[in-house]
Amino acid sequence: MTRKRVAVLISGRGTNLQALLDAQGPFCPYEIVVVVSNNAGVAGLDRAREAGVEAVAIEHRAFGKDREAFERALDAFLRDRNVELVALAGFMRVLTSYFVGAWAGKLINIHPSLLPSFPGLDTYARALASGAKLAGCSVHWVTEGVDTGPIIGQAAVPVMPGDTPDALAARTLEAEHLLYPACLSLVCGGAPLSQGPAPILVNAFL
Ligand code: 4DW
Ligand code: GAR
Repeated sequence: MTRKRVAVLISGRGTNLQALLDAQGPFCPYEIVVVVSNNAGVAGLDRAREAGVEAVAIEHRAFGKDREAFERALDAFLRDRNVELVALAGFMRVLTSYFVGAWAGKLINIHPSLLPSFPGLDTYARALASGAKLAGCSVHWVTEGVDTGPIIGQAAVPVMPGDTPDALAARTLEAEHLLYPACLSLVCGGAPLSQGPAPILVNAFL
């Protein structure tokens, strides 16, 4: 099996990166070939090195306010490594149309809510305040908008009586760690997930 060459972009602790690394095995249709962080010295880079994967910091701060210059450097690096698909995992820089266009159809993200509910930050407190009894996470294609691209898969978690944002975050994170490898595998395996924009529910708990 030829495995898709995947880059994971992170900004911090990298627990989703860890889940993607841990899911690699003989039947896994992806290979994480490099991990890039926009912040140096974060735990996620150590996780990559621990797994024997190249880990690099390309710091956005080095490029001042010029987002596109940062993205050009990132793009050139990924192309040099022959990357075929980019997975954002807690990557906290908004990507401009330059990068999103260059990687259209090859760029995915995980978000800690059941999109289209609660895009942006503070998703757990907002989910609790809404009174919803179901929360969860989504893996989606990245488009120019923030948290708006077509949904690849979602996993639901219950809201419990007396929940706090931290408790809901911890429950959601466990679901993320199941959902992201499932969705990345489906996308890298080809049909049917990569063939259209229709939302497809991945039941990560089966
Ligand atoms: C996301 C959205 C906004 C910010 C950070 C993360 C979610 C995922 C994502 C990352 N990059 C993206 C997406 C996306 O869905 N769509 C696109 N690019 N096009 C955010 O507002 N970040 C700010 C900085 C935060 C920081 O450095 O701490 C920012 O100014 O970029
Ligand atoms: C995860 O909960 C992920 O869904 C969230 O950041 C966390 C990263 O944790 N992403 C977003 O909020 C994107 N809008 P990790 O570094 O431990 O994977």
